[in-house]
Amino acid sequence: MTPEERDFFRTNGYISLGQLVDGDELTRMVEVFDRDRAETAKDHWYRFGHWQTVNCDALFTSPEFDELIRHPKAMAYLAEIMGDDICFSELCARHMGPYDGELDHGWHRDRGHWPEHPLRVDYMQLMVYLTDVHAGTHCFSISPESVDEEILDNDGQLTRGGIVDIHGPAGTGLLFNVAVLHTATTRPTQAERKTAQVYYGFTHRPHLSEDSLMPPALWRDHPDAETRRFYGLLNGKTRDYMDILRERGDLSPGEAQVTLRELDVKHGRRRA
Ligand SMILES: O=C(O)CCC(=O)C(=O)O
Ligand SMILES: [Fe+2]
Repeated sequence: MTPEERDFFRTNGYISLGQLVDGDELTRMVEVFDRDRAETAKDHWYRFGHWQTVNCDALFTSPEFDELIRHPKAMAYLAEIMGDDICFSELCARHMGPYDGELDHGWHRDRGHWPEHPLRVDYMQLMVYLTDVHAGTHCFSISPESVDEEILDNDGQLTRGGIVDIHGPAGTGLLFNVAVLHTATTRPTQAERKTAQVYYGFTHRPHLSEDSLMPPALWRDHPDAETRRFYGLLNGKTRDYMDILRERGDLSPGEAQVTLRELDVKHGRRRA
């Protein structure tokens, strides 16, 4: 991270990583995304928000997503923003299809700021576009906010900070403080938007959410201690899942997906 980039992050709450993945790596990640959605995990996708379907267990259903989660360039920037106590919190693969309704914004902050952190960061998100995103497609939008500025309500923030629509070719990566006001922008379009959205937190802070199972292959069985640590801040969903494994023994992929669906219902994430 250059001093200019650090300064940009301080004064805007986000930083573009440019073309984070390209070439064969991009082709492979799009294939993984498509296979997950259309074949291996299709029952695992559910409606979310205004116009999305999501699979928040995509790391479990398609372990290849680990490559994006721990992409070396993203991890290098995250290490400068968050230090070495960073851990995995959540991964959702998200899809937005063609749409002919009204332009839609749902401005929100995912979580509050952590005022004791020098950059007011508690949780970060890495957004990776897996399709081209431009003025004619759905996009991610953010209202820039400086760490030196007072935190305002939505209207006040939008008036002060305005709106930046993030555009870029497939493979574009973006990091943002999830406490900064943002939204998916849904617009009339024939184009699909595909994204992988990864959340990171601090190992010594509470876990973020009950959305993603932390696969035991990564935090329990992995040979590398740093990998086990990075994936080791378990959420309630993972603890519940481990209790079920203890009772029932190993689950087939189909049984595992049924079980994860039941846990999403239990945690209020989706309906039965
Ligand atoms: O999908 C998007 O563009 C934004 C989604 C969002 O608000 C989030 O991931 O927290
Ligand atoms: Fe959000």
